[in-house]
Amino acid sequence: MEAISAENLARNLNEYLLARAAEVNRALDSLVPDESLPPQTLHRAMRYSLMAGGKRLRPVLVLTAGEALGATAGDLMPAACAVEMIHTYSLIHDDLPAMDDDDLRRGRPTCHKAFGEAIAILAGDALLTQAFIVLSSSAPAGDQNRQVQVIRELATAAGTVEALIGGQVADIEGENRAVDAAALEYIHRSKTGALIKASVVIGGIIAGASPDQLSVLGRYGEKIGLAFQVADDILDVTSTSEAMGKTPGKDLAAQKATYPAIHGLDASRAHASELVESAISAAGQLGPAAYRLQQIAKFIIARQS
Ligand code: GRG
Repeated sequence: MEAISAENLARNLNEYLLARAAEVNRALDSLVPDESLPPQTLHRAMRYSLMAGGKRLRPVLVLTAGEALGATAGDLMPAACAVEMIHTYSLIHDDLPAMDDDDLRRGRPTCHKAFGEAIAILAGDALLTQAFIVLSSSAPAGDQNRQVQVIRELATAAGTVEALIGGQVADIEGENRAVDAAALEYIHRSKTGALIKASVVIGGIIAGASPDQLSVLGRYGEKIGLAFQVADDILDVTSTSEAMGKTPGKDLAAQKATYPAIHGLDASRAHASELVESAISAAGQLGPAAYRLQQIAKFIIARQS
């Protein structure tokens, strides 16, 4: 059999990610209110940030994890879109002057730069709310028990305890202070890791995964979630705004604790690789159908944006 080169594998994954992102974009378009509906400005702002591109990594993880365990894209898509809505809300709020104060996101002016602060705050609130409207509107595979589990999983990941909002608070409170390695890992696992892990686990819940399978998915999700943020810290030092579509060097300027700042670039790269290897080995326990999850784990640290 002809060996598949690393280059072909990368091209193959790239095509997969682009195709899945396009599916997600079509579904998102149908799941947020149209701009012609009042309040038009708010709906325009929601769509401006949501439809601005982005890798769609989290929704693709919902789809890929769920399909690896036998769920259909149709059953997975509403939850995949709900995760992306919450992710986008967090980006809009993170960019506000009261938080990270950024001008550029997904290659265009941030929501508050385009629509003003009040509308940006409300667009974020509205995307968070819309996520739960979507999740509560249909039960995946007609199973209300799974539906409630998905809602709980996503709400918990977006919440305060070792989750999105809690991690953001710790991040803000850590600015200009000495943050040690353990505190930094807590911030990364909460602010970034929780939603990525939840994306993977939600795919499993919708597929009706067994408790063992869910714990394997959770381990995979935890490892790639942390690796994703370590890679983001590295890109903040090494990338350009053209490549990233946001302002690099911000962490350094804000004197934020990051992996490179605490551990150095080489050790950070090595740690990210170890995390990805553990994720690949965890996904291996799910059998050959999990090969896309393994490829995505590699992409997490190979990406340039
Ligand atoms: C405001 C509650 C609240 C939380 C904000 C997401 C977040 C927490 C802050 C954004 C700042 C940041 C760098 C967070 C780390 C997570 C991260 C790298 C987000 C960007 O995710 P990507 O790269 O973005 O997946 P795209 O645009 O591709 O979706």
